[in-house]
Order: sequence, then C-alpha cells, then structure tokens
Amino acid sequence: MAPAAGTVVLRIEGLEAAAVRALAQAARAAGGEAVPAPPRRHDQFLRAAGAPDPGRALVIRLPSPGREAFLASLRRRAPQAAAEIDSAMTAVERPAALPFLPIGRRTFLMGVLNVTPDSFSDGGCFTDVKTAVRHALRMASDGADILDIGGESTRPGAQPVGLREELRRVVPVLEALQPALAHLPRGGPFVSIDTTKSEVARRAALLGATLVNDVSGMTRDPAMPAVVAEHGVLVVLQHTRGRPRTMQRGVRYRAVVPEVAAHLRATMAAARRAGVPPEHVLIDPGFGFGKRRPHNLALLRHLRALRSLGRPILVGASRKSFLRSDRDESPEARREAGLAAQALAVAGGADIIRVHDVREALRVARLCDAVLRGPSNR
Ligand code: HH2
Repeated sequence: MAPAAGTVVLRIEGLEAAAVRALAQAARAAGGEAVPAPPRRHDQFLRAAGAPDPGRALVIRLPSPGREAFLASLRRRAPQAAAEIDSAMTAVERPAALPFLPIGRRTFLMGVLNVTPDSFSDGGCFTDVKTAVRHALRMASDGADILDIGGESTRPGAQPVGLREELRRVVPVLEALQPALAHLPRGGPFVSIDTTKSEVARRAALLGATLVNDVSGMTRDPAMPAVVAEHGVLVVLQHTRGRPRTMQRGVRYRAVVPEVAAHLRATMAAARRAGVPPEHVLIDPGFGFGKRRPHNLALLRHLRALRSLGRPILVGASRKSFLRSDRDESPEARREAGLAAQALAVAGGADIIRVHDVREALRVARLCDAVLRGPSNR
C-alpha cells in the first residue's frame, strides 16, 4: 500500500537487536510504528546469487510532523544512530552541491572516450589522436557535459596496462583536446580522466582535467588522494571488488545494496581523511564491477538508497552485459536496454549518467527531467 501523504517511510537494514528496540521505541514515541521489514521481490535474486540472510531490517513509518520527535527520542537512546539517520534523511531530500555543475537542476551527461585497443564496446575505435578528438567534439556537440578519457580498459578479464603505456595513450589526446575545446561556447565540456593511477591523474590535471574518475574508489594507488586534494579536482569514487582480471570470479554479497553503500561510505571517509574536500566527491555503485546480473538489477532498483550518502550519483550502465536478457544478445538490444537503464537510473536519483551514445542519452535525460524535475525542464 502506498504511504499516506505526510508519512515518512524508512527502511533500515543490518540491525543489532538493541538497535531494533531503540528504533521501535523512538518510532512509537513519535506517533509512528516500526515493523519487521517484509521480504522484497529482489531478495530472491540475492538468494539466487548465493546471498545469505541480510540480517534484521525494520520499516519505520512516521507522521511527517513526528520526524523531530523521533530523532529527539532516538538521540537519547542511540545518539550516533540518530545523527546518521538525520543526515541520511536530509541528504535524500536535497541535491548535493558540486562545484561547476548545478546538480539537481537537470541530468548531466558524461560521454565515454576510450583510447584503448581493448575496451569492451569501443576498443580500437579511437586510438588515433585525430579520431579521438573528432569523437570528443562530436560528443560535445551532441550534448556531453563531461568527456571521460580512459587509457586502460576495466572490462571483466582486461589485462592491466603499465603507467608508461597509459600515459602514451591519454596524454596526446588530453594535449590535443585543450585547444580544441577552448573554441567551444563556455569552454565546452569538462574533461575527466578515467584512471586508477595517481601519475596519470596528475598529468591529466595539469592538462586541464576537472575530474578524476577512479573505478577503484582511490583504493588502488595510495598516492591518488593526495593528487586529487592537491589539484583541487573532483573525484568519482566507484564501488568495485578486486581487479578487472578477476572481479567476476566467485562474486558474493550478503545484501548488495547495503554493502555497496557501506563501502562507498568508507571510501568517502578515507578520502576526507586524506584531505579531499567532501564537496568534491561523487559516488558510483559501479555497475558490472564485481557484480552479477542480479546484483546490478538490485542496485538499479534501489539506487535511491545511495542518495542517503549525500553526494551526487554517477551511473555507468551504457552497453554493459547485465543489460542483456537471455533472449536477445544483439548490440542493438544492449543499446536499447541501456537507454531504459538510464531512464531508470535518473528516476532512481542519478545526477550524471556515463554513456557511449550521447545523442540518444540526451533525449532520454530530457524526457526524464521534464517528467521528474518540473517546469524549468519542459
Ligand atoms: N564503467 C567503465 C569504465 N569506467 N567509470 C565509472 N565511474 N562508472 C562506470 O560504470 C564505468 C567507469 C567500463 O566501461 P567502458 O569504459 O566503456 O569500458 P572499458 O573499461 O572496457 O574501457
């Protein structure tokens, strides 16, 4: 049944028995109720993927005016939990601020430019500098807000690339892009570097990159946070497990959505400790990174839960294999399903979508924004 207007509904998972009692008492004190969370449809996917019981979960329903009384009562019993729930509830409601992009006003597009021989969908297409720049300018005129330049494939099974080779691939493209983009209105799209190597990030920042897209969430190169902090660039912290070569082996989650959220929370805290300003951070659940199809579907279905982390959400689902149903394996099917996934992601709270097909994604984003974000987008 849909919640009554003016009702706040919270689902909280992975609780200890004492926390269940404290939350239930606080909910009752505020005129609401707390009941054990009913099983969800996607739980069957999680079980099929080998996930054990996700632990105690509660659904709390509060009358809107009871929110403050709930938090005040919880503060007395469990102050830390009260602070976390308060900031999560606030974060879900408000778009997180990000320098340079007015997050929340519309959906932003990140166009993919892989200068690699082996990327899963466009490997070898843009390895020559001229072709790469031409494609970048095409994506800019198609409506990309950000161009994401990558010199190492992260597809499952990809072989790692050494520093020297990655620099050889991306530096000439970054050098050529600077003057090419300068001619565009307002300097054209921002440039992002898709790398896990701090030296590549440093060189890219010196060549005008505004954003470092680190699929390891800055866990692979210990020098990465310092480079990001020193150059004042934005950083995408993506969830992954293991390295591309092995990340799809033996994948298991207890409950993928809370585990990904907890991991992102920990990488955000590590970034903050290393001196990266929290307002420079974006988060990404990492579709296809150490996840099977059911995990990707569960993350897409529950993307909104990640809004409680309070940072803009980037989603990269474009052309990925989890989009494929068993019945249709054609590349067109993946593209079409990818557009649907983008619409679902925007509806689930994504702020930026990472795409190969910018023109098509712009149409999807415009329609979603017109429906979801109100009159200024119509
Ligand atoms: N996916 C890929 C690469 N980088 N970065 C973020 N933040 N999110 C993603 O989902 C993501 C990413 C993989 O896609 P692609 O770049 O097309 O392939 P490859 O890694 O084979 O170059």
